[in-house]
Amino acid sequence: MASSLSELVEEARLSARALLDYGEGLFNPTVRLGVTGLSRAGKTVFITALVHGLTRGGRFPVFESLATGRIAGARLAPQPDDAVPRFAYEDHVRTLIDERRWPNSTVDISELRLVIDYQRRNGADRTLTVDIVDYPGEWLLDLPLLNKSYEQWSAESLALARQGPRAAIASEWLAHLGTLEAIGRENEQATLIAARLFTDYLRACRDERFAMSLLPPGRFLMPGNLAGSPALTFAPLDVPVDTAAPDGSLWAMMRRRYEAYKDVVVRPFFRDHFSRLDRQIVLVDALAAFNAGPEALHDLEAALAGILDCFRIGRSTILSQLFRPRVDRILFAATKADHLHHLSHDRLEAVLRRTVDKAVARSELAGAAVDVVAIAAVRATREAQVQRGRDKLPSILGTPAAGEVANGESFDGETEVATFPGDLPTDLDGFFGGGFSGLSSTAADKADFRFLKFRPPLLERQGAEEPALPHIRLDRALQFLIGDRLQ
Ligand SMILES: Nc1nc2c(ncn2[C@@H]2O[C@H](COP(=O)(O)OP(=O)(O)OP(=O)(O)O)[C@@H](O)[C@H]2O)c(=O)[nH]1
Ligand SMILES: [Mg+2]
Repeated sequence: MASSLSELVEEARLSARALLDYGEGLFNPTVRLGVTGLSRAGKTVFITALVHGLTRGGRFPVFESLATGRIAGARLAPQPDDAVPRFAYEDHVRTLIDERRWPNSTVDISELRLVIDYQRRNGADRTLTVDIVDYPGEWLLDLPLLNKSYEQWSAESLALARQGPRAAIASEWLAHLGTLEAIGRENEQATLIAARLFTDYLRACRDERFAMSLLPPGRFLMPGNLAGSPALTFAPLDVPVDTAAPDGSLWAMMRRRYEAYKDVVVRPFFRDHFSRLDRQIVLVDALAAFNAGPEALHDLEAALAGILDCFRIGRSTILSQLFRPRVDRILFAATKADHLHHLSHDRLEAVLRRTVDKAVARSELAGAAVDVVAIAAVRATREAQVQRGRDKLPSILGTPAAGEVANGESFDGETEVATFPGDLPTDLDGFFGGGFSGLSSTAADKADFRFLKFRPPLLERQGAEEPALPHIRLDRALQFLIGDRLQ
């Protein structure tokens, strides 16, 4: 009873919010674009490059409305939500262009409003408002928790932790788990230790060597102002899925806190942000998974399937659907394609497409248009042919970041080098079947892929005007995401 009442209240809140957005949308056509991606996927760089390209007029031949001159201009405007931090666009541009550094890691939600003045195909002048919302992808992977009981989540987390390379990383936490008695009395100290060991395990999974993607609850890794609160102090227990927790037990305490996490963290995010999005781009750093190995690739697959499940959750609230169109376009973008020669871009796209297709088939996601693209929001490399013996190798030229190491050579961050990144395979079955090795199981010089981190490109300023940022297929992404709203 209590839960159905709270669900009703939640529904009422959702629809009130949707009605408000709907009213505003009538006078002021607006697209709310969610930019999602797991940590380090390239969200901040993507938003910066997209806004820079639109406000400055970038080279976007495939973005039809701009290429044909129907966009008169785009400008930043004050954002609609007073409680959400503004995306630090100007700082990020400065860092990228003047300092040739990538922006720092973001840990919170932020927002930016862009207003595009354009001419419709029929000649009428119009304005489209694009609200861009940047948030950590870990938050998105929390949404499936809304449909899971503590016991289900525990069972899934434990099954995952006992597989593949995760088992070794999880050993300390699992050993501690073995000492806990779920139906024994609740115990704060034991819970604190379990939560700490469980968090250590999640953090280790994210390390470059393993590059795992599926790590809920997201706030355990990015606690922000909730650090140390009971809502973040729990961990899975080895308990049956279909039995109730005895009163006063450790199990009941963990369960209560898990439910608090959903109330305090997940539901507000769903209500205030996720349920209001119209379009989504999900950025995926597939190259980090290739670096780490086949397990990371499978983990990425599972995470993408989880993300697609979230869109189903997004559509299942009845009242909010009455007022608001659901997310109707989702673009999955493999980022940092500039690490590969263009001959391999299609293959990168094919790897992502296969992963996504499988997830789409499973999630019965009817109605939303889904596409896949390989992009580089800011292209840090150029291409060249390098003569090696009798062969000419398709190579890329770039400045590896200070401290990057390849073939025993350490780079100083100033020198441009030509590297041969290697080809991605055409045999996808073999690739997904585990036919390559990565950092999780072998030394760096034996791994099949080793994508270096490059500095942003060196760009000349022409007078006061900022230089355009080079990119790969950013225009194709834009065309898919908002092209139809500029007809
Ligand atoms: N070469 C290249 N590197 C990129 C590109 N986009 C992102 N990167 C690299 O990926 C890193 C992460 O990019 P961000 O945009 O900060 O990623 P994010 O998703 O915002 O990361 P968090 O804020 O930590 O969640 C950067 O520091 C760059 O090293 C790109 O287009 N080309
Ligand atoms: Mg960021």
